[in-house]
Amino acid sequence: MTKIIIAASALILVAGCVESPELTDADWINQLVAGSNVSETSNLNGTGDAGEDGKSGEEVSVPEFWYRELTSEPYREIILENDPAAGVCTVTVIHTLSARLIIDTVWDGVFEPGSKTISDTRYARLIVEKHSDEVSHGGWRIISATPAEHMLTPDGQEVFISSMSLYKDDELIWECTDPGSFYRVDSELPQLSEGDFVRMEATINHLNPQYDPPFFVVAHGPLSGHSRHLMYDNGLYGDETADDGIFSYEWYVEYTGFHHRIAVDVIDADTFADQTEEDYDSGAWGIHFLK
Ligand SMILES: [Ca+2]
Ligand SMILES: [Ca+2]
Ligand SMILES: [Ca+2]
Repeated sequence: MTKIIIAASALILVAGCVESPELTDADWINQLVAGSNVSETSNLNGTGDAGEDGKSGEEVSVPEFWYRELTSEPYREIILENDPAAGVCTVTVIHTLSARLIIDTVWDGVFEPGSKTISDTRYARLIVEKHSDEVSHGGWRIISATPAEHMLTPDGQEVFISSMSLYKDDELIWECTDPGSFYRVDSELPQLSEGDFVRMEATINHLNPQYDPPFFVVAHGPLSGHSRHLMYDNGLYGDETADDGIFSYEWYVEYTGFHHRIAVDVIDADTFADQTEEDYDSGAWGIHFLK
């Protein structure tokens, strides 16, 4: 009888090992971060506003058609910045992507695009903590996160987001002036629900403006109609003051079932000035939102 009990116990142990092998804290954190929406570094795919043909006085206009197309998306690199034995760990997520900008700058009603190579690296940081009441992921939980910052992989980026803010019914609900800032995931991320009346604002820094307008600003996320819209600094459609450097987009939130993040994206006018030169230049910030 004793022998049978021992054998049964051994079997249970073996079965236990197969289902949940001994994972280290580092393994659990990797699994938690890799599977979480909070650590995503949103793609800026999607079609949307083509914009308008050039207005008088403008040297560059929005292309007749444009969109980004992912060509290669390797796994995110997840770097633990300290020994998780402390029960708290800061994590850097690095996501390097290859894509193409499909762009047609000739306003003739005919789709004959060129293509520009995109090499993009997205950075985000998270703080994770181990909690005795957390049942999944070895007790690890994501406590706070920075926005993801999108940068060109080679040098040469000239356009940068310098601030991003969100207002609900004219009341500020979230703002960022430094993409290294951490936001608690339970209480400090923006909350966007279907039907909310929201305004997003952004300011931009251009190191070397060459054209008028010097850049274009684009909102991405749970917008109205489609997931990509131009933002304007023209004093219209929710933009409070024309030409004050604050670009705005105001809308009733839609499609939160599909989107997890909201982003601002700036594209240098040199990128939109032609469809032949390899001069793609853009920067973006994106943040996970609560629903
Ligand atoms: Ca065309
Ligand atoms: Ca403005
Ligand atoms: Ca440029």
